[in-house]
This record gives sequence, structure tokens and C-alpha cells, in this order.
Amino acid sequence: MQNGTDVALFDSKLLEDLDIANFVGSKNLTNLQKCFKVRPLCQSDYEKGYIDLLSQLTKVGDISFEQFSARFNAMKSCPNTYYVIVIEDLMKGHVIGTATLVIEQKFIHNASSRGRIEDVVVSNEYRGKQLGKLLLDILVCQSKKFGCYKVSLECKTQLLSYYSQFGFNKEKDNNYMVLRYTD
Ligand code: 16G
Repeated sequence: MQNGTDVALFDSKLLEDLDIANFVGSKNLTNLQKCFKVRPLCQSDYEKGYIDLLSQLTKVGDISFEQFSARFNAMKSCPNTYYVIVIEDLMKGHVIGTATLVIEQKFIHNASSRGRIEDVVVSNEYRGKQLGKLLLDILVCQSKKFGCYKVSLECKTQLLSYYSQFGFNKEKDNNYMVLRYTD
């Protein structure tokens, strides 16, 4: 961490209030807690490989600590909106998994909210340990707790069956469209 104490993006109590044992089973929880910690993104994660981790998902660019910090603070100053969670490998002090829940406030559906799950990535060498499932279970549960009327995500065709295990569904008459300005 550069200059001063670490800062979390949101109150970690929100995650403590979830019963993570429900998602992984109490037997797996002991192992999980020995090796990994699931927590909110912190400023110090810049030095723990957060940017490199994201680059396993898509193009990230050369982000300086100042840029990271400015974006982090901008997200933090939008209350109840950005929930970026990470999994840290406690032995290595590296961030090895992440996923984001964004809460979008709406007028529709009785002034309800919609959740969007974004930027889900588990580092290559940690795949097959159900860590992606853990991230997804947590964020789906959070979005429900926040009262969203729906939660959505976009993904490549090869991941449709992966996400369907969490209840995500490709709706017949609902298409994701995009107008891309840069690669
Ligand atoms: C995936 C991500 C999405 C991310 C996009 C980046 C999930 C579930 N989906 O679709 O959140 O924004 O990749 O791809 O993690 P892009 O760089 O081509 O926009």
C-alpha cells in the first residue's frame, strides 16, 4: 500500500453477514478459510495483482496506481452501487479471483433496482476449485438481499452452460446488443 492505511471499497460486514458455509458446505469452509479470504476490493489490491488478474479476462491497459486509486475512489463515492469482491491467496498475498456486482437504480418495477454481474475472473492456476461458483453465489445472494428485481450478466457462448447452473437464463426475446467504440 502506498502512503497510509488500506481502504476497502465497501463495508466487509456485508460479506460477513452472508453465510458463506451455505455456498461451499461447512467441510470445505475450513479448507477455504485456511487458504483464501473473500473480501471487498481494497486499495492495496493494486499491489496484489488485481490488474494482472483482470487482464486474464480482457484488455486492461497500463493502469498506474494513481489511475487505479482515482477510479476506486470514484466508485466508493457512489453509495450502494459498486460491490467488487476479491479472493486472496493468503499464503502468497495475491488476489486470484474477482467479480463485481453493480446495482443500477430504476424507476421501473416500482422504482426497483437491477443487478449486473461483471468482470468475473479466477486466475488460471486456481481453476477447478469452485472459486468462480463461490464468487457467483455471493453476488447473486447479495443482489437478492438488495431487493433487485433481476440480475444479469453477459458472457461468451462457451460459458452459457456454466452460468446457467446459477439460474441465469438466455431469455428468448431479450438480446444483448453493443456499439463498440474501441477494441
Ligand atoms: C465478459 C464479462 C463482462 C466484461 C466483458 C469484457 C462476466 C460475466 N462478463 O463478458 O463483465 O465486461 O467480458 O469484455 O464476467 P470486453 O473487453 O470485450 O468488453
